[in-house]
Amino acid sequence: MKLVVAVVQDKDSHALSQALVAKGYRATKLASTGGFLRSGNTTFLIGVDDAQVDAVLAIIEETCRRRTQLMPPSEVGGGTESFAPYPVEVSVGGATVFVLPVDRFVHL
Ligand code: 2BA
Repeated sequence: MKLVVAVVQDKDSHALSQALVAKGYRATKLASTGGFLRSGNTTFLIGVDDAQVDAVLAIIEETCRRRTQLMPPSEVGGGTESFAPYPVEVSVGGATVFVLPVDRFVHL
């Protein structure tokens, strides 16, 4: 078994959630915040059999789009050391995905 951890943009989370449920996958959505932009995103936890990982990745790829965000100077990075006196264009998504092995899965 594997745990797919996918960080996606909030704008894509509803479509991804719907697509996963429609195909019979179970998922948990967590509200999360990106460390760089410090804006909201959504983290999905999806527990699947090994053979289902590629299908889940395909669903994520189909539903999550890459977008460009223009960040105001004051929101660039985390502190004054990374301050830039001009807006910075950042390409975000479609998704940042980690696939982790699951030692044990218990559903009580
Ligand atoms: P954020 O940390 O808010 O990053 C948003 C976007 O800013 C990133 O998009 C990337 O294009 C850019 N970025 C991030 N750190 C940067 C840096 N040190 N210098 C220059 N540009 C930087 P994505 O790569 O698509 O990442 C989207 C979100 O996925 C991230 O939001 C974060 O929440 C998560 N993420 C990305 N890589 C991760 C990692 N290695 N571990 C954990 N979470 C990660």
